[in-house]
Amino acid sequence: MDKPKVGIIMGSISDREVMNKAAAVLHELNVPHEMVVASAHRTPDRVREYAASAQSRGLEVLIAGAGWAAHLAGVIASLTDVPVIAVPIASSSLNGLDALLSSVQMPPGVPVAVMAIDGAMNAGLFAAQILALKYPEIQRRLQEYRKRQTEQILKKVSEFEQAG
Ligand code: RP5
Repeated sequence: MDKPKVGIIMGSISDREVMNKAAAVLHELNVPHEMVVASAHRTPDRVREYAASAQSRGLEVLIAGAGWAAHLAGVIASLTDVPVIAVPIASSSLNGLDALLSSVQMPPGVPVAVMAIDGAMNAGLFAAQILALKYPEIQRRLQEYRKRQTEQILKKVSEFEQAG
């Protein structure tokens, strides 16, 4: 595989089940990516090193997934010019509402794009869309992906309507 263009960072190994969905769709679209675990509050030096070196390592989009009072995406965004997509994870007793609000309520000046709670698949798609502005082959694969998606839905709808 080529050098990773998308970095997927998660606050804990326990976030992997959700964040694997970002990796899966990037894999399907043949977008080179990598996954790392780094916590803004438990391993801050690791987060700093990863974010600060992201651009020079060739990463063009970062996806940050974290639960509870999630500050991972914002911290990463403060350390790099690479666009950051946040995935709030439903790992707390508040079912991700805490992570959603912590991610989406970034104060003015350092933005992050925020997906739905546990919306890692869309994070992967959104990362690919950003890259598609620069790489025509990713744009083409995204268009094929959407076409397949529409065809699959129409097939299911048709089966449903015929059965009814
Ligand atoms: C957050 O705390 C992580 O992103 C994870 O969603 C949550 C729980 O982490 P663990 O206690 O399972 O490591 O920082």
